[in-house]
Amino acid sequence: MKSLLDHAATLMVTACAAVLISHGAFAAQWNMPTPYPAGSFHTQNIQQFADDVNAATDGAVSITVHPAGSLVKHAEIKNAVRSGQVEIGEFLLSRLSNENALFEADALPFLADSYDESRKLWKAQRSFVSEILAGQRLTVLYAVPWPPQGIYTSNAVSTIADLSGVRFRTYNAATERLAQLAGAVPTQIEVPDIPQAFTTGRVEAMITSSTTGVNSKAWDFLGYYYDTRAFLPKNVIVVNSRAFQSLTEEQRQAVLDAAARAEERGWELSQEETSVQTRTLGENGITVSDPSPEMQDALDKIGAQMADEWVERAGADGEALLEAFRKMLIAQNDSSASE
Ligand code: PCA
Repeated sequence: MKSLLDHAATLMVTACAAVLISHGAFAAQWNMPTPYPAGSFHTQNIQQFADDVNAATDGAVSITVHPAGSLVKHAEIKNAVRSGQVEIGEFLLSRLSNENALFEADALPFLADSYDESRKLWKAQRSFVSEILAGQRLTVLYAVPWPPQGIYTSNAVSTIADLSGVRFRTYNAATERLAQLAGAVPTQIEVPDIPQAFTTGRVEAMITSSTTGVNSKAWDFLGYYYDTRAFLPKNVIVVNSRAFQSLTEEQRQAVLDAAARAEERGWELSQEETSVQTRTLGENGITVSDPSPEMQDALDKIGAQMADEWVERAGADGEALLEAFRKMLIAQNDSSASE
């Protein structure tokens, strides 16, 4: 049996080698771990990106997507790409805030809370993020935001005091700080583990998008969704720079073109999801509403405090980033005023 298998393996290797020779270049087989479920629009967008790369390179660059932390857990994805254990991957950019505060600008409540502002923030953030990650031999391909973040609770919340002592699911340092400042008790939990964490009572509230609420069937364990539209955190797709450089120039261009299309498509999908998925929450029995004025006011104060804390940590580069972002906002106001 063993020798038969060996023989089969040899045949397969020979067959692959023939394919390689006929293409005149080494075929790259890339593994791509991602943290979020296969059904999430982020993962579907990534699959489309992989298909596009495959088609544009005649199969010479083939990317296998491994969703939901199935190959590498979210917390390890960045280092797995960096070390070359995998060639390419996706992770939540703001998870890297302990390395550099600039990665976290898109997780600050109410700094950039619309798609338009988020795009401008990414324009301002991108060169910083790309440069820092390039220093770690990671090439940034593209980033796509989640829909705006809202607060899910088991019981109705009319003032911020209602969150006091509530066990609150978080996913990065910024949401942890937000929960803390709201008087809640943060616990970091990855998306695939959300349903179990709620049904076993480890947590009883969270802040996330309508998309993640729907993907997790939040109505099975939560009653209320407050549409705070606090911020739009982004997922970033990075490739190991050495793996990228080992491609031919044409193949690299094919990857960059597919990435540019994935970024455009991803932002559109995200925006489309916002209202559709919020409606889905309601249709499944979640009470959807805006936060009360008192709660909004308290959240604004938390946002202001977090922005101050961030500026202190982010230093001169943080100021430069904010300056670039504000210039874009002003430029737009000027041009709309003169229309
Ligand atoms: N979903 C991810 C990140 C932000 C979002 O909307 C999560 O809840 O972990």
